[in-house]
Amino acid sequence: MIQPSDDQVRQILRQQRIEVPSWAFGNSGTRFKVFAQPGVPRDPFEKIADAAQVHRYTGVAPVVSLHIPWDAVDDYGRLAEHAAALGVSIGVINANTFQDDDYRLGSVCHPDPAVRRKAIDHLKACIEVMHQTGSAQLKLWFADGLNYPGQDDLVDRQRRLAAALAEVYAELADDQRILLEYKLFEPAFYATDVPDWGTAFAHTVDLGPKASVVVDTGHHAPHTNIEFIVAFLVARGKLGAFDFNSRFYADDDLMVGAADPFQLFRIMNEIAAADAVTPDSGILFMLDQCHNIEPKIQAQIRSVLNVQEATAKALLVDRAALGEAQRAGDVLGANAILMDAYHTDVRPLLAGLRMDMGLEPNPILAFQRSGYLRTVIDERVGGTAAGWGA
Ligand code: PSV
Ligand code: MN
Repeated sequence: MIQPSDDQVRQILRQQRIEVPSWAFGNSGTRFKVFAQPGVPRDPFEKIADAAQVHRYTGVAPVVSLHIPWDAVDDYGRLAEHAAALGVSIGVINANTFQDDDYRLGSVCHPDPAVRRKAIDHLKACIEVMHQTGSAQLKLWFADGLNYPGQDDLVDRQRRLAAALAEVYAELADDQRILLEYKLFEPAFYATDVPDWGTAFAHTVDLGPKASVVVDTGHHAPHTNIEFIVAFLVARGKLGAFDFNSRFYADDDLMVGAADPFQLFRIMNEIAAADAVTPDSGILFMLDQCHNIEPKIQAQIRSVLNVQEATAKALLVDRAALGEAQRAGDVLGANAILMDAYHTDVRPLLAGLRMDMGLEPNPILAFQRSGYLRTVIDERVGGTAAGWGA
């Protein structure tokens, strides 16, 4: 890649798109407790209104992912219009085949063909939602797996998975895509049916060009080298999207860049090196997080800023010098070039970029000053706050 000038770095950052999840704005928690927060949205329309705030102050988050049926509405066209009126659009549709009693032993891998049929029909219904919202991507994460050795046949479950994926793939319109997400464990503890990038990669290769892999940063074993996975998938044209979040122990769903900003930089460094930051790369940069104890809209803004900061640092890596040092076998020199970029304080650059875009330099402060939270706390009286399963 050619080293971008400062102006080009700003241009690239301006074009970057970070997608926010509708579920980040509803109440969430752990299996021990869901703490309710005041002013939380009561329906998908209000979730989108909150999401639009994130874009309003960052200027780079104009797309909202939905989760079906959490975000089921009678009229998806109206929801898309509502989003457009607020300056955002509906992005990835996340299928949910994990919250019905029928799915106790899995969904598309379930031993009972009737349950598999129900799950596949839901995935097809999600494609219908995509037609109505204008979304181009269907994100598939399956909670399928086993808790006990011997519980079911591992290989047969792979066959069931492949058959279901193929049936759904066949339903895609020309401009629609499948994003297949993997997860090491949880809710299944012994074996997950799509546990890792290798499994997801193999299935998406079998499916064809309209299928690619989602890297959820929280879905790996501790110390996994995620940037290697990213680099590999990008090189093969099979990185479809990120679900960004961060983790200390399991699938913590904390704010991206909070636990390990250096890891986020290393990931974005692979993206920048592959010239894949802007939307024309076809890679989606999504957040998949829950804000259990912190204010939700501000936490989403913080997360967008964290991704932006890591991206800016990655764009500042002196690629020519790095290549030279690498070819010369200069171990310390090459490492120092990367670390120089990582240690750069890019906050002034990003504040300047925001001002160029007609935005406040400090999005968190600007949001706090806007009084939006106070207004929705006063307005959102009655009804049921949105949350997991609602
Ligand atoms: C599963 O843990 C996951 O990462 C999937 O993306 C789900 O759709 C999402 O979380 C729900 O929060
Ligand atoms: Mn995810």
